[in-house]
Formats: sequence, C-alpha cells, structure tokens
Amino acid sequence: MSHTAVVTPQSAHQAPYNVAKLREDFPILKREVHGKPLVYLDNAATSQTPIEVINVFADYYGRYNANIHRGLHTLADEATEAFEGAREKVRAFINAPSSREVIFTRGATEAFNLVANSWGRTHLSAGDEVLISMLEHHANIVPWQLLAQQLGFTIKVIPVHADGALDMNAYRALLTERTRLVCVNHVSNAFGTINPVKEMASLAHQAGALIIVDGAQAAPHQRVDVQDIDADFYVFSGHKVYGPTGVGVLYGKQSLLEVMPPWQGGGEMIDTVSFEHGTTFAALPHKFEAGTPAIAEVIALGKALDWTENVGLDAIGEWEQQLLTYSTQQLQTIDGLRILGTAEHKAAVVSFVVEGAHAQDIGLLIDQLGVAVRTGHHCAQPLLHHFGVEATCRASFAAYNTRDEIDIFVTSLRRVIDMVR
Ligand code: C6P
Repeated sequence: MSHTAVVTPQSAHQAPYNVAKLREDFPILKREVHGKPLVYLDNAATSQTPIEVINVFADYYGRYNANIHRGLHTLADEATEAFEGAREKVRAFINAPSSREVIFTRGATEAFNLVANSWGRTHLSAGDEVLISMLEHHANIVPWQLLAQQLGFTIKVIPVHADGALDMNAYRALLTERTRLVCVNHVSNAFGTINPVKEMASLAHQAGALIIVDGAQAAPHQRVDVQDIDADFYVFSGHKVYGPTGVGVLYGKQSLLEVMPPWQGGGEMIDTVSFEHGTTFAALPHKFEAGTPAIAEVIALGKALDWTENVGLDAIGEWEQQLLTYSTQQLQTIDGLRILGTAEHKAAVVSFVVEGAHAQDIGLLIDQLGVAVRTGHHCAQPLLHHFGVEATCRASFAAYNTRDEIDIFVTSLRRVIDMVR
C-alpha cells in the first residue's frame, strides 16, 4: 500500500515521561507567532494534533476514500472496517460494555442535543425537574432550556461553593421524586473543578433520575470508565483529545438507547422505508447516525485515542497536575491576580482575573508575545456571573506543555500587566 504524503510519526514514548520527545509528534508546536515561539495554553478550547492523526487524512483520502456500510467494493469495505474499528477504540477508551452504545456525533454539543431531542422529548413533561450544575458549559444548558420552553418542565441549578466545588449537600436536597435528569460535567472547562460524578450518579439513581455527564474536559486528562461511574450518558469531543474537529461521542446505556426514538432521519439509520408501511429503523448504533458521517474524522479520532493510550492517561494526568501546581504557584506571585476555581480536585485549568487589567486586553497583548490563552466567558456565563465577573483569562494545559512554557507565560503576563495598568 502507498502512503504518499504521509510523514513518519516520532512516537516512542517510554517512562519516565519524556515531554521533549512527545512534543516532536506535534508539528504545530514548532511554529512561531509574531516572531516568538508558540506557547499554546488554550488546550481546553482545542488540543493540538499529533502527526500520526494528521496523516490519517492523507492516508484515507489518498488510499481508501469511500462511503461506509453501503458498498460491496474493496474501498467501501476498508473504510467501513476502519470506521467501525475506531468505534471499538472509543468503546475501550471509556470502557463501555458494547460498541453499540457508542454513537458518533459532530461533537459534544451535538451529543447533548441528541439526548435532549430524543430521550428528553419523550421522557420529560410539566412537573418534572432537571438539575443542571452551575459549572455547566452552555452545551449542557441551552438544549435543556430550549426543551423546557416547549415541554414545561423545570430546571433547577446545583450551586457551587466559593472555591468552585459543587455543593453536594445542596445537590442531595435538590434531588426529589420529581427529578428526572442530572446534568453535570466531569471536569469544568472554566474552573477545572473535577466533580464527584460517580457519587452524583449513585445519588441520582437512588432518586430514580438519570445522569448525563459532560466528559469534554475529562477524556483528555484522566481515565474514564463509564461503567464505574455508572453514567447513563457520557459525552466528549474529538478535538479536545488530540483528535480532529467535527467528531464527538455520545455513550448511552443500551437499555436507554434501545427505546429512544431517532432524532434525525435519513440514510444509514433505517432498516426499511416504504410509503405504504412507513419506516423501520436500523439497530444501534446506526439508528442515531443519519447520513454519511465524518468518516476520516472518526478514523482519526481512533488514532488520537491510540496516541493518548500510548503515552498513557495516568502519565498525562500526573504530568498535567505538576504543571497545574507550578503554574498556580507562579501566578500567585503576581500582584492583584486572583484565581477563580480553587477546588481541592482540579484538572489543569487556571482561570484568573487581574486587578486593573481587562482579560481581553491581556489575551490580545500576550498573543503578541507568542502565548495563546483563552479570554472571555468560556461558554459558562452563569458560572462567571455567579462569581461577579464577565470574563477571565484561562490557561489550560495538555500532555505536551512544559514548565519552561509556564515560565514564558508568567514572564509575558507580567510584561502585559505592566503595559495595561
Ligand atoms: N469548550 C472551551 O474553550 P464542542 O464545541 O461541542 O466540541 O464542545 C462543547 C463543550 C462542552 N462541554 C465542555 C465542558 C466544554 O469545555 C466544551 C467546549 C471550549 O472551553 C469551547 S467553548
């Protein structure tokens, strides 16, 4: 087989954690921005992509581009095999019992919309309650609000403590026989709080409710076991876990998915279609995958999960915790800087505001020094409003970040603050 235009990956990762070696997998990390070496600290928005994942696209389109599940020819077979192989990799990555429970979507956002429009529309009505944590990303708020407007159920908010940890006593008190669903992220994108989702799932189930866990910020940083958590639904995006944009995952328990109606109709998701007798639907997971999916993206996501497993999620998690501790210590030395989100259990996200310096200005100026951080509300406006701010600066770390980069970031931040104050 020919691998034209495919660059050989440098992917030997051995213990101890070899961050210099690992960085070689990411061509983008070699680039400069405004004449300065790129320091990429916006990983919660999207992580960078290893060369072996980038190569999937050249390989797929150069060698076996074909529509899946429908053709009998060799290319269609190869594409189908690679696509379904990626599904199996996702299954293993989150320890789902069956690959039938792994639905490919366009991203985390689409996965929430799928559950809201399929499960939500058929299981929620006036008098019911849906609990949504204050830490949620808009993607796990707005689909439920849209549905509540139509169906008349009530949304209640699980509050947070001052450190950004969820108030578990309040959560227990909010759970009643009216609660049908709990919406919570595994890790908060805005503050980095790691939520006790296993305990929350158990409490939800005791109350007779389901739980949907937003794993968009957890899947890249820690081992996820949907069976251990006992999540009813678990969601994540490919582009935050070293994969491409345009693909995400919905895991759902088979017993739930089986009885949920399709939410989009079209090819791929049917068994038979007739004007006289109507339509019958395909078995899981295809019932929820109408139309031609993002085939190359799904295969590339499988490769990204290979890369992540090869480095090791435990090793990545430990490394990122070191970066979190170091960056927190360094940032705390800056006058007038306040970190939002200081919960005991945190992933490698540091959100902060600086007295006398607007977050937006910091973001723009620090970019001139080659440092990419995110500024704004991080699609978590209710959380930021609760803490009395409209915007923060957020540095978020990935497997390839280094202490040297944190030094550059903190030095650059000091310069920028001096400029704007
Ligand atoms: N957060 C961030 O900078 P999509 O856009 O569908 O891939 O992911 C949405 C999403 C859902 N949940 C959480 C916890 C998220 O962090 C995100 C995306 C990005 O924080 C973009 S706002």
